[in-house]
Parts: sequence; C-alpha cells; structure tokens
Amino acid sequence: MSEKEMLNAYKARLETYLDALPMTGAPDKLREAMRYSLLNGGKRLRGCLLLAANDLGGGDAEAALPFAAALEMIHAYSLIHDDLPAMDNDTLRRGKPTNHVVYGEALAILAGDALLTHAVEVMASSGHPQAFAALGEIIRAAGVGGMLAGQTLDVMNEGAEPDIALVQEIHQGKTAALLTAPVTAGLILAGAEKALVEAGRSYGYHLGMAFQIVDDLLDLEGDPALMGKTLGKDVEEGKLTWPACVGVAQARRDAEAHINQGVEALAPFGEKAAFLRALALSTLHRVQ
Ligand code: GRG
Repeated sequence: MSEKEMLNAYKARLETYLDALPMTGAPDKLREAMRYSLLNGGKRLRGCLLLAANDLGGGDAEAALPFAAALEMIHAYSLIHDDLPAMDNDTLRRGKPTNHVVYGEALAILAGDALLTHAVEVMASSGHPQAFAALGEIIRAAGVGGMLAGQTLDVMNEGAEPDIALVQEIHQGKTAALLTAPVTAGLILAGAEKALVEAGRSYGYHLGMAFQIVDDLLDLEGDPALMGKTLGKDVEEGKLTWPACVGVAQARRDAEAHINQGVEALAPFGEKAAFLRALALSTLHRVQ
C-alpha cells in the first residue's frame, strides 16, 4: 500500500467509528451540533497520526480507535470555540458555516464542551490496558500547559510587536501539542519502550511546528476555496505569526528545518516509519 492509500484507509476506518459513536444520553439537538462539527470533513490528521503510531509500535488497531476518535473530538471542540464571536469570529470552517452560525452561540459552546468531555469519556470507557497513560498524554496536550496555553497567549497578544520566542510558545501550545500527543499516545497504547515514545515526541513537536508555520503561510498565500475558511485574518487581526517575525522566505526555510529534524527523530524506528516520514514531508506542500 502506498502512503496515500494508507492515509485513506486510516481515515475511512476513523470516519466509520466516529459516525457510529452513540453519544449516549445527549439531547437530540446537542448530538446534532456535535456531529455537525465532528463529521464535516477535515483531514483527520490527529486521529490518523495516532493510528499510525499505534501500528508503528505493533499495537492493536481496533483498540486504538477510541483514542483516535477522542483526538478528533478535542480538535473539533477547539475549532468550534475558536470560531466563536468572542474569539476569532469566523463564519466559515471546512467550507461550511461555523457551528454557532448554524446552532447559535449557546449550543455551539455546549457542543464544544460536550465534545471535550465526551472525548475523555470514550477513552476512559475503552478498557484498553494503557488507557490511563494515553489519556494523560492527550488531555495534558489539550490542557493548561498545552493547547489552552497557546490559545490564551494567542488571544492576549493580538496586535503585539513581533516576538519569535513568544510565537514559538504560541505555536507549540496551540498546534504542536495536539499533533505530538497522537504520536506519543499511539506508541504508549502499543506498549512501546520509553526511548521510542520520546523519539515520537520529538517527531510530533517538529511536525506540529512546521504544520503551524505552513498554516501561517497559507493564511497569507493560500487558496480560500481549498482551505475552506476565510484567509488573511492573521494580518487583519494583528496576530503574532512566524512570517510576521522572520518574513515569508525564512518562514518556509524554518518549516523545512523542522520537518528535517522531525524526520531525523524517526531514525530509531528505521524503515517501519516510512508512513510518518512521508506524512511529515507532505506537510510542507499542503494546500489545505
Ligand atoms: C479554543 C481552546 C481553544 C483552542 C483553539 C485549534 C485552535 C486552538 C484554534 C484553531 C485555529 C488554528 C489556526 C489553530 C491551529 C491549529 C490548526 C492549524 C488547526 C487546523 O487544523 P487542521 O488543518 O484542520 O488539521 P482540519 O479541518 O483539517 O481538521
């Protein structure tokens, strides 16, 4: 199977699992709002990364699905809340109206909260022998020292002077944390030894940093139709971005350097890491 075919296979498996999630007890409208954002496309990068890391460590693919689904639920929650009028005030996401545009702000906030808590519920109910450790990796990445830290610094520093150290901290929290956790959690689920989990952590960090630097570049130069969202907002809102600090050409070089370091970090896995290597390299050329 080619890497592209592998990605499509992971994605299809994950989509089927997400679609079948019962969300037991949720009032119909809440379930509808949760499903609207969970099942409306997206690259499924975080979930697929977890399935790939679990495979790399020789884990049981079926048993890893609740954790891959949880990552996609946490990611969907973060996007719903990020799009709210109090945050980025976006009306378009993945080419469709944002959650609050369709369901109103109150239900959008609740749908985000529900996706986050349901992610924890699904992982905690998985019965996986490594559930606690994997859940810890994922929830720490989403939490106060991870994605929430990055998002807080991002919101608080709109209009601030370019400061590369601060942007590094924002990108690490906002984006790299939730791209690192799938790799470490996937390896933990597979029972990989600590040194390999740490190699995966280094890979995930560099992949995540490159992914966000490329995201900054796409906001300046991307195609809104392919990205499925309004572009040019970083400059409009005075966001601290990588190209705002170092310029477009250097930002591209820095993204490449991160990918090279990420690929180097995969060395202990040898040839078995071909999928993760290809995925990292494709990040540099992504258009959506
Ligand atoms: C509101 C708690 C809270 C956090 C928000 C994720 C996030 C933090 C903000 C969304 C805006 C943004 C640019 C985030 C950086 C991460 C990122 C590039 C998200 C988009 O991820 P993709 O490209 O999206 O994987 P798809 O649609 O493919 O799933």
